[in-house]
Amino acid sequence: MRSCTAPRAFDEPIYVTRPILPSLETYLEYLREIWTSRQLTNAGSLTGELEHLLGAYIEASHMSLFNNGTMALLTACQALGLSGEVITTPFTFPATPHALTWSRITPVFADIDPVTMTIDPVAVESLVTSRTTGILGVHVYGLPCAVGALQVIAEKFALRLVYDAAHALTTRINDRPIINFGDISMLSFHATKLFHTAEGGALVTRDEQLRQRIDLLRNFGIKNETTVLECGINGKMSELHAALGLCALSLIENERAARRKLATVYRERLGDFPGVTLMPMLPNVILSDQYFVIRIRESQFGMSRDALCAALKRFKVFARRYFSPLCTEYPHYKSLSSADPARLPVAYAVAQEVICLPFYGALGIDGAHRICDMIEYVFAAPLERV
Ligand code: T4K
Repeated sequence: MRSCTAPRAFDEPIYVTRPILPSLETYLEYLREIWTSRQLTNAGSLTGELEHLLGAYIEASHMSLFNNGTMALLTACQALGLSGEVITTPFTFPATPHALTWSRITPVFADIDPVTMTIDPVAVESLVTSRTTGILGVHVYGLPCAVGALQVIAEKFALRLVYDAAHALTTRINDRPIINFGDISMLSFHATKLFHTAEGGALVTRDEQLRQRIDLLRNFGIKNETTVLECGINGKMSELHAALGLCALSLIENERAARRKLATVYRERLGDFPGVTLMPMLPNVILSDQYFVIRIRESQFGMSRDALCAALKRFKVFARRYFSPLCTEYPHYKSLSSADPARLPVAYAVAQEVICLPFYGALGIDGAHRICDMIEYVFAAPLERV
């Protein structure tokens, strides 16, 4: 495990992720189609095709494409009539609680599970009040929330159950796609995601009527030329984005296979380091291959997560501390009683430890080995090497 010779830094910056891209010619084929039809947006044929093919690929019951994940989440709040308070996690991207706030809902933050880093059902139940209308869980890094326990709580208190599945497009639990749990799941197809449309997202639901309402809300509530049924919004995906999605869809299986090879390297090389905890492998769960996160316990590793991040930057490796700081540390949420750090001990501890390593097919196995060499090197003499 010890390495004394300084590894060579990468020539180019290595980021936490890079988007899969088709050849320009492939995308141009689609653009030609769009140029011919002049249908740029508003339910064009490519959006329809992507909705159909992607929906089938991820086995979504009903899927509606959106222009980004945040807009999709806002629409989910509206479609389900959420109001008052919604219980959610502080360990997520800002979009999660912001979607609630923009919907005039107060996010109530619950602590997370120490292993899955997803919302803790026991904490959730303890926070239900007469104002609570829903639960918004996040399958963070593609690790599934405790879907069974959360469903029981939702039914017990007649709450709506929404999942932010931005990282969990292909996560499966007991051979069922995670996106089909709860009332609605939100997906993000941002450029940083395994499958992307540059900007994009979706809502998935098992309820056909709810899907119809979502589709209406996504297009201003317009039913037809003379009838506007709902106060909707513009959440539509354009044909240019859908075209990119169709290209990306044909690349996703190769990308997943490449990422799994990287995960194997990280697991084999970093698993035995004292103070390093690998992203958990959970029974009956297939992960989404979205992120590869490790946790650094300073007392055993000999250096903090932040010091490791800084050391890696010197080798041009730009790993990321998703999701630190916690949402409860943002000025907008800090003063909420549920944001009190004393109520969120696990989330605060986890946020100090997480580091997302570069994880994308084009990094290559050699790239992953080089990053492991760098971690080994700084581990051997942490103080000198930061
Ligand atoms: N819920 C959760 C749990 C989420 O994680 C997100 C988004 C959402 C909801 C909201 O979904 P959207 O509304 O975004 O669809 C990025 C993404 O912007 C964001 O979509 C994502 N989560 C979040 C985890 O990551 P940043 O600020 O970290 O991105 P950025 O620009 O620093 O990109 C990271 C690295 O990726 C760069 O260093 C290089 C690489 N990159 C990035 C872009 C944008 C590329 O190679 N090409 C690119 O085009 O937020």
